Amino acid sequence: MTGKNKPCSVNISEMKKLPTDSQSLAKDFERYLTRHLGRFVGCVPFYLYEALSLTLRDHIMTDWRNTWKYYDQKGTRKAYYMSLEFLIGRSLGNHLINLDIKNESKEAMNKFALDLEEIITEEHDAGLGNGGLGRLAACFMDSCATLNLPVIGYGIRYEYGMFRQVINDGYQVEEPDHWLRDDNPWELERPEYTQVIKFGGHVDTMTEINGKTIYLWRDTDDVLAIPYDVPISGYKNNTVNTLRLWSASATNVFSLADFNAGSYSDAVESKNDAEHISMVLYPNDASENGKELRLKQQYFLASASLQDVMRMWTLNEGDDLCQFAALNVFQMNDTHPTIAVAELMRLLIDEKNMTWDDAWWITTRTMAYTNHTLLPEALEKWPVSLFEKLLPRLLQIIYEINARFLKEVSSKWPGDTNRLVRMSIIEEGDTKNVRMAYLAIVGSFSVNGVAALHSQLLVDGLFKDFYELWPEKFNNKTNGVTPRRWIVHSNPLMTQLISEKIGDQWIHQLEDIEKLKSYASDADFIKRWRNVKTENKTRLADLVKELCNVDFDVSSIFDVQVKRIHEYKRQLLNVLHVIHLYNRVKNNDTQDWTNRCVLIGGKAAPGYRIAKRIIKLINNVADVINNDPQVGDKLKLAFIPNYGVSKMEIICPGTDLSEQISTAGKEASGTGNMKFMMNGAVTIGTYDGANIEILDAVGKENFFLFGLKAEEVEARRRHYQPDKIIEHDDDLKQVMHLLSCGHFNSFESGIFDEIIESLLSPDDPWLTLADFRAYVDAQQAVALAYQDQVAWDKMSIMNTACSGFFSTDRTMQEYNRDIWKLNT
Ligand code: 26Q
Repeated sequence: MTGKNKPCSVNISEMKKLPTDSQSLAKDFERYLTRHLGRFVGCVPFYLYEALSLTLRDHIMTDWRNTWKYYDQKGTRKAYYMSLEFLIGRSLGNHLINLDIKNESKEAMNKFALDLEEIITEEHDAGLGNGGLGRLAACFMDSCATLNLPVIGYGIRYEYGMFRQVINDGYQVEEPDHWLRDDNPWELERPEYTQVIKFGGHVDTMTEINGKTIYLWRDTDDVLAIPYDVPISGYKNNTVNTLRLWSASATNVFSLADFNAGSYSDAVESKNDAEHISMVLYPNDASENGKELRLKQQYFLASASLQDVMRMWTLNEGDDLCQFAALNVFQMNDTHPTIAVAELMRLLIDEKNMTWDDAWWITTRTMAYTNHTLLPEALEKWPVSLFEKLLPRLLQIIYEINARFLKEVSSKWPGDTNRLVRMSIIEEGDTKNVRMAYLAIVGSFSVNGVAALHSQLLVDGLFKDFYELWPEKFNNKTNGVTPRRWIVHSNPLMTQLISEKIGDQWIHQLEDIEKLKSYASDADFIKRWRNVKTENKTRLADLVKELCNVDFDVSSIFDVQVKRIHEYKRQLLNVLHVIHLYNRVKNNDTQDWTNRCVLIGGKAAPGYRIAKRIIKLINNVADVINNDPQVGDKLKLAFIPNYGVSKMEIICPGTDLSEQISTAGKEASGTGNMKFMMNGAVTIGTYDGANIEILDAVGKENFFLFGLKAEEVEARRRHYQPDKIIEHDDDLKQVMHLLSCGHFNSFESGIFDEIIESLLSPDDPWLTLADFRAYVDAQQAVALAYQDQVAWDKMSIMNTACSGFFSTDRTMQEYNRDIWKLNT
């Protein structure tokens, strides 16, 4: 690998490496457990996890310090990944792999008769994200460290992460996730780098003697941003990058004035207000418009991070900012942190005394924006009135950016007022809004989508006007996932088998996994591949038994759909198919039957009524099917509660069939699809998002494609008649009958009416019934294919072998080649 060991090659006051033999690890572990934590081996197991993590942390510290020293050298260009979400999951297991001391640690634990794997599962998931976008940020961090890229992640240290989902009588109930209640050994508080963030107040304008106007943002309510650093280790390369998470704190313990005036509760309240900013992650994976606290979070992150970069700049490079754009680049993860465009302008103009033109030159050469959605309703907008109240100086700057931008538009298209209205950063109307995506596009030099189709649809649709103005800004960066977590950590048996055949270079060079293709017809290899799959299915079946009390038989096909619950992802289509299979059993229509275990999991946004009702439907259908003796092992359905990163680590290795069935043109990319593929699952999917690239890579003989294409979906909308579809499809008629006659809700009359209505509506945006026949037919092809076990196993091997493109190492190399241009 290029640049391997680079950070350590710098001659600084080197911290000495600690010994990593099992004896030394055991000694350190025991010391942490007894002398630091005051516990002993028979204690609550969380402390065993903590003691081992502290032991490991000592090793990480050496490399972490060295990496910082290297990045702090004058002239080092750096990228900053700004994201409201980093869905990291657990860290211990991952660091053990990256530091290459898993075997030694296992041995060390054995000396105390402790099981390493059990200790690893004691860690709370860091659930600081909703789903795909947040997990992508975590995979990116892993790959950047592995590639020795100087990339710093900036995020928020939410006190409460993604809610814990409990299923109560089939309904989702949300419980708070207080993940920081016990110690977190993976963070290092850095109060010395605290930043002050302003809110509210007003702007005074003054003209200096030289005629220059200056803007004074005054009488603000300030909040402190305290950074907590999380180490991100690279794979066996001594690099440790940093994820810096900001925590909000009141400027004073509480206001003495209020306190002395006898208003104790007011004083405590304002302290609370400040600390609420980093209290909780918003659990919506589509924008929740207008919430003041969310806008505060966004500005809090943007301002703290940019000020921190300025601080480091002054420290490493001095006061002159003329090289700033040459040495810094900010990647904004969706529109969530894009207030950074205006904030950088503010810092450069108001704090660094720069002219507008110089500041704009820097801003538009350092900002880059990634879009993650095609749903127009999910594009972020904020009321101008809210900006006026919370961020008055930033609103002024946004107005000025917009005025200059619209001038450029009208000089290119004179007289085209419609275009001006369409493209304006400010949406006019009863309530004026700031369109964050437009601010991001105008302020950035790069705008990218996350899969080939998605990037194409962006320039053809959502951002067409902007593409006509600046075609050179737009590009595609197809997502990926990190093979360290999603193969090596999650699937040790498969890792072992692959490495035995092709060596272990594939772990940081996933293109190499292609070499597996030559084993796809090797009878002995196929047998061993099958055995590994069966072991992984057993592990998954045990989890399903434990959490759902449903028996999954490993000889059945394991058919899995796990992701956020959303209408466009069409969990409903999956349920309709399950009901169809159930109906076939009841009708004794079971020749050529393949036993099937269907697993569905995912969280619904707490305010998303239909999504929550879909969860209830899945659970009710599961109850009927699983308790019908006539069905037996032919068909099982389970809803796995509280789906998240750690669950996926067990789910994806044990899956045969990966469900990727979104309405074409709606799923920007998908990344679960890639995790399943890497672990040898075969996909049943629509022509959508990265499914298309998966299909290209693996070939149509190893993929079950069905359904309308994106352009067909749009054409179909105009004459979509679900009632006609039902009329002409006997299977669907029977499924709809079972649904509407109350077969799955005998004592809960009417609870699925809204779902049924949405399916029957000619305006159903997701065209679920339009794809029903194609889906059922594709599922029948799957069932038949699964009966030829060897042929299926070949497909499985081919899926893993063709997954090389979907490593985030490749994705990060592309970001670096086209956008960041960091030295490697
Ligand atoms: C915005 C404003 C207020 C509150 C919440 C939000 C918000 C939060 C999270 C909006 C969107 C999200 C998350 C979106 C997301 O996860 N998108 C997914 O991103 C993946 C990575 O690119 C893609 O693979 C998925 O296709 C896409 O749905």
